[in-house]
Amino acid sequence: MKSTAMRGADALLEALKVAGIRTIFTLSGNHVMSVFDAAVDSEIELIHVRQEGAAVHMADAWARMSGKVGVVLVTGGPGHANAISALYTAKCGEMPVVLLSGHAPLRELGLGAFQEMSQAEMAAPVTKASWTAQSTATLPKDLARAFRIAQSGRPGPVHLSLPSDVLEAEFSGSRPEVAEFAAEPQALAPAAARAIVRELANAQRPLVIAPPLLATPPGRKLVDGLRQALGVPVVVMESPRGINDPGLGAIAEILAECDLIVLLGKALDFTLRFGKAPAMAAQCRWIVIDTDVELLARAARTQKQRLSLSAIADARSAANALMQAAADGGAGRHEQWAAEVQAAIDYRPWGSDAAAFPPKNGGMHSTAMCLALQPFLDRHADAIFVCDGGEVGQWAQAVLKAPQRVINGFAGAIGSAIPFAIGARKACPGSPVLTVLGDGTFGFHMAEFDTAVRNNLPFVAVVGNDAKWNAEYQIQVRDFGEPRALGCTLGQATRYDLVASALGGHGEFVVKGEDLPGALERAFASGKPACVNVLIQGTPAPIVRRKR
Ligand SMILES: Cc1ncc(C[n+]2csc(CCOP(=O)(O)OP(=O)(O)O)c2C)c(N)n1
Ligand SMILES: [Mg+2]
Repeated sequence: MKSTAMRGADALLEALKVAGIRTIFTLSGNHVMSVFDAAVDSEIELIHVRQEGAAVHMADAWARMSGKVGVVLVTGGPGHANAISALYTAKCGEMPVVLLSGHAPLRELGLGAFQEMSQAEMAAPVTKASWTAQSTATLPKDLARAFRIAQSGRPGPVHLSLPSDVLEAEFSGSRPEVAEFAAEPQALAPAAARAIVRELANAQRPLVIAPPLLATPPGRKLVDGLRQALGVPVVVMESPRGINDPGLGAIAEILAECDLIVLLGKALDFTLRFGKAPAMAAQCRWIVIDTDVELLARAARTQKQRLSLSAIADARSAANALMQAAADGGAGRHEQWAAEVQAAIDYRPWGSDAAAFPPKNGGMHSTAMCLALQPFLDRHADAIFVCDGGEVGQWAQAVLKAPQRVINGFAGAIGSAIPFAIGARKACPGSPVLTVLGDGTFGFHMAEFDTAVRNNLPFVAVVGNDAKWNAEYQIQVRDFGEPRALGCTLGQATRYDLVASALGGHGEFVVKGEDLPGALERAFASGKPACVNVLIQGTPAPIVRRKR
């Protein structure tokens, strides 16, 4: 039976449409069924997943690839709690995600309501803002505010709890304008931009470090423009391995030599060894641009007189202001230094000959496995490479060159790869999506093969199957010795490929390396969500250094 009055739930979807949203990643539940009902009469599509955390990861990857805000709708209490951990990945990845969680009705709070929980408090540490809607009349305004906060400054997730009585009551409030949803830029003052351009020009070995939000497709374009305009190297950091990110080759050697580092919205934290020697030159000076005044204060405290300038601005606005200032004159040329930096980033000790990495103990070497995937990425200029953590993930990030990359980022949380692949495919329906993940990681969200099948969102997941949680096994061997390695083994040659086919996807099991290229082709040609399950040796992740 269709309700005639406009409810809070209808007003919410109407507001989402004003914000340009046509897709919501969701898992149903009592508290949000009015929103499902409202969706029947809207043009908004619901992608119904199998676990709430997966919905957050999908929205996160969708946001990375679409440039819009990813929207998630889950139920209250345990549904909300399931979504929480995945918000941390979006927060560290600096992605605008709005989590809408159903909530016990306001009129029952404090009376022992079904699934009553302190939801806003739970989400607070992993979001930029987190609150509970208090009235139907202001619901669309709450949503606009959530969108604005998610996109402004350093973007990130925002949580809004939706009490069921607020959703179900009749709406008669005001409707926000499109502009109210948009980001509020924080510009870099022209004088500061000029001063930074001058300092860069005067430095011998300067480097600009950009944050994860600039690892998106438009972000990479901005970074390229900035590199050109400033005539200095600009590097995007997004890996929890920080200066040891194998995807950045021998960058650690460069960082140790810089005399000026400009942090363009990149936090000075563990990824940069807190800015300390010997990872950084003892005399290296810093310029810090950030929207977070606490980060500016922290840099001033830790770097003291080595902090030569700090400014409040968001990374995108600051990049544009720096390009403008450089165009007005004063940018230096650091061609030789830029070439040195690029050579370090491109450096890989292993070359491209897979024969140098023969199989052992019945499994491929991770390098050989990844080298066999590269030709596919080379043939597809629009391919998206998605990668998760673990040792095999580090190999894939080090070896594979892809037009677009989505990784789990500074959060260092494993498990996002499969939902990331689905979210990326939803945002880019024509692009082939290749994901590489470990056998341990595969277990977190393998049920999402079902979501991908139901929604016709094909991708290929290559599972490096070493029958281990190898990253942790390697720590045990290194720190405690092999005889004390405990509890980090997984089933031998487990058939993860059969999981994919059981759920309606396509499965390939690769025991011999020479069978991998054919299996990969068949997996993509199937047009289905596919798992290529490859037996590998379980090699420690690479740390790239050149012999000097
Ligand atoms: C959510 C979460 N849980 C646990 C960890 C710790 N962790 C990091 S890598 C890893 C092992 C991953 O195993 P697998 O996916 O098989 O990759 P492998 O290291 O074996 O190549 C674990 C347990 C983490 N980073 N994130
Ligand atoms: Mg493993």
